[in-house]
Amino acid sequence: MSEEKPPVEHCKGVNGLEKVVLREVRGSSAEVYLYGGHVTSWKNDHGEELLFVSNKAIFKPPKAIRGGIPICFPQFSNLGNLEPHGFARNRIWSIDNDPPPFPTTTSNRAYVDLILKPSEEDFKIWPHRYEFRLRVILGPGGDLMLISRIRNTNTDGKPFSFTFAYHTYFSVSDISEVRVEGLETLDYLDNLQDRARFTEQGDAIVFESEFDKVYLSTPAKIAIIDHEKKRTFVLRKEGLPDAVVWNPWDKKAKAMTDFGDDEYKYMVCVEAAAIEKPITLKPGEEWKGRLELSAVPSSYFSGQLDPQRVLQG
Ligand code: TA6
Repeated sequence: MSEEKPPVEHCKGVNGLEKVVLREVRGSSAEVYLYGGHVTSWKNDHGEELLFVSNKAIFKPPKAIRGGIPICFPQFSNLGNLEPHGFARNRIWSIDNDPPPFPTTTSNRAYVDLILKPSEEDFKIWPHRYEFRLRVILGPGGDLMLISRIRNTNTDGKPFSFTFAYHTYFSVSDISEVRVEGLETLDYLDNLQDRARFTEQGDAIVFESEFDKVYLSTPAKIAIIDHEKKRTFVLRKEGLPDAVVWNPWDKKAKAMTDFGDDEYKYMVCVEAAAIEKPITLKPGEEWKGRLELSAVPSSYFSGQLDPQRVLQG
């Protein structure tokens, strides 16, 4: 009988980077690196990997890990004066041994609390003091939850504003067989057309070429249906009104050194985000952004599971 592994294990990962492994008794697991506060693995109780991480991902600061769930803070995209998608994913986080109590005490055992505070270097490029607490929870049914709490701890009375995204890379069997439900008829900014604003048509999103859109004021639930695997990812979010959908397709894939030329076929990013309206915090104020991911068997293709029902469920 292999010895029972603990629900939370601190160990070394790729290149000796520190990571925390979360395990549930039924066999599901997750991994989060202290580098970037970066979830790099989420497996179901059959040991199947549900997140995409590039085979060419570089697990070495300062390059962000290509895949999993990069944390984009304090900015999303390259429009600000910081590194594209901010610097939180390029920093070493710490274990938070003394988190302030969560309003809802979690009965889950498989969770870890991480914290990021600005270094003096960071303060030079983004002159604000904050505490960014991230709780990663693996639920008893194998669901994965990320709860971010960002507090303004400025002592100079200054508010600050930021944009944010959980830049989640889902593993899919074949991008041409993937549909995203829940974003129909919404307005979006098209990153491939200078962020011009359009309105989505009434059908589910499908993928036939490079796709990079920021959907605005989106519902709390979005479904990503992998037809071939008969699997639906359900993404639930709180405090995150927008959603980014991205696939680089072939040309952009070739241009990324930490991404395989044909890997675009096996991933899709659907990112719970706050982009259109930056979040502003006065000193002492705290923002919370929650993401919950689950993977359900979808008999969608046989018409039994109406994805709309998944969204209402
Ligand atoms: O989320 C979509 C996006 O903003 C794309 O425009 C592309 O830049 C992608 O993120 C990856 O960005 P990264 O900085 O991680 O290479």
